[in-house]
Amino acid sequence: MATAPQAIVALPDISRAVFEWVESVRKLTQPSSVYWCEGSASEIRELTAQLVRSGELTALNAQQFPGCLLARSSPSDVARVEHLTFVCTRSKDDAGPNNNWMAPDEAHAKMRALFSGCMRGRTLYVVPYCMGPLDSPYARCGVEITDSLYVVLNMNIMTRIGRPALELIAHTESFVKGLHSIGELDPARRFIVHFPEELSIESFGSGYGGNALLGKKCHALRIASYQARTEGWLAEHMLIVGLENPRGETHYVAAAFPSACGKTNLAMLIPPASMPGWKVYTVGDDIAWLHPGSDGRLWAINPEAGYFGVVPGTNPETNRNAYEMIRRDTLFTNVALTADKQPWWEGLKSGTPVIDWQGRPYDPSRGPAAHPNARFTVTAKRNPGYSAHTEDPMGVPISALVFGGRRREVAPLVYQARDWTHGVLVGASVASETTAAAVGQVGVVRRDPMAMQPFCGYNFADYWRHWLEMGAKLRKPPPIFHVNWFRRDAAGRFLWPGFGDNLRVLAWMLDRAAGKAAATDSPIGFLPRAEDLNVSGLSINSEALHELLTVDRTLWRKETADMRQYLKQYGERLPAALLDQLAGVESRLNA
Ligand code: SAT
Ligand code: MN
Repeated sequence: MATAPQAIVALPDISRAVFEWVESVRKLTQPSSVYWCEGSASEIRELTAQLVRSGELTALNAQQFPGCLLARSSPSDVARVEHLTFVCTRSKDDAGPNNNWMAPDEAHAKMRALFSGCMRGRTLYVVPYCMGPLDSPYARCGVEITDSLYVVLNMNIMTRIGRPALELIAHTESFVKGLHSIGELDPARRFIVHFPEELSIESFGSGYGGNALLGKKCHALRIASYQARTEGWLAEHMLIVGLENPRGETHYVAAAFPSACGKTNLAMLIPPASMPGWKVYTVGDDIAWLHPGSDGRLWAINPEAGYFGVVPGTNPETNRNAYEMIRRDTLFTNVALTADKQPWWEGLKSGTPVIDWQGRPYDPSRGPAAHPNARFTVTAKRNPGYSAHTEDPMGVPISALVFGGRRREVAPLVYQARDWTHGVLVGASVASETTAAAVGQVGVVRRDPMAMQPFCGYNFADYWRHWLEMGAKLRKPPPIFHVNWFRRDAAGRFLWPGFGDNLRVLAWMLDRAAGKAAATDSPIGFLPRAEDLNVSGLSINSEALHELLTVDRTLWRKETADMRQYLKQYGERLPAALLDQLAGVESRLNA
């Protein structure tokens, strides 16, 4: 029986609102052509081939790394630029001391001048995208306009792009507007500005990840955190991991760590051989959107569809699954090359670099072969530990929340907050050594509350109040923990092996959540005793373990004084409950 031919609506005709916005941007930026991304596999193949032909992408060794490509960024465009990132709310106080602020009118004028005519001779790509599973009530859409094909290819891996997203936008009549141009890649003409009240983002002058893939930090954290406050949910810089114990029960943990502190590795953890029967499933490696469920628990979806992970350090010992994952269909940025065009990076433990990340003959006197913030972009589905529940529209229930930082001292291996309210203080107290993920000095300790310092789209004081209110709404709030995998001894050696062995700490947390594990009550929270952790098969001496699980009162008195000083800048807006919690810790430390 013959069927009627299906009428396919042309992309620009799907949503009037998107079309009108694209038209206004076209008039402003004056591209030579406009291309709407459909999102099909054949389209992506064609766009990729274009970039290989133009030399912007290099195809890697097809035997060893099939489907893999290398992109080299401009050498002055290799990381996020927090000093050039702005939140432009009408009231400066709404952005808070945690953000750079510019008045919206001033920001619009500044960006208009930059974008004016900036796409002459270039193609304007329209990339409709969806953050979260297309059929999830929690998914949110956006449209990124960009003149970078590299950005289009990354967005295709990191989000769900194309026609289905545009159809969803037409249906819900709401989307985040993200306007991006690489401009001249001039650091002096580079700004990443957010208008949370207008649900829009404008980014100029950078092609790098967090500055340019607008669905990621700009939308899924800065804009989404702002929306989440008014709508009663949380947008967090958290991985989501499923842990199946030897009894076959799976629990999900969401954990916040600053950039380049091991979120991807924790999300893809390989259980140590001495913990047979455990299985680990990844739901997300960077961002979690958390909603209170009708059952009183907290539920999480991963708004992303891929990983934009740090390459250096990845090898079969540190993260076998990541190592396997990035051997196929992966877009590498700023890695080095071997003589036979295999990607190479510091910590790989095999192969020899001959071309560095800038495309020059490798010369060790000029620094590392791969950039320390070299990245892989790969679909989450290539992860051997990909959780089948990643696509569940309602997400997964969270049994424990974890905060952590990278600190050589002070913070013990793990401790548990006394309750949700104390947990909010614990999250707010996160401090971490800076990494190569952002431009600036590396290795200096800074406050990074909830690992959201670079990503919270509004005043932290209001954000902590929102966290406190969320806890009050949850009938079964998950327990909150703090971890530090990065403690060092006096000689600078790591005290804890990390990686797969972190499962020992996670297992204790899940037992705590189930009311099954013991702990000691310390001034800062509940700590496991050495005998409460499963250390069978682990070579760690008892002094190291003791040091990892000890609270040094002198250091902690300094820490709480520093925290009090930090919180002061939030003034009247700071929730009193946080100061009460801090006073509680201080008095227990002095008891
Ligand atoms: O550059 S990204 O923001 O995408 C990665 C990171 O810094 O976490
Ligand atoms: Mn991140």
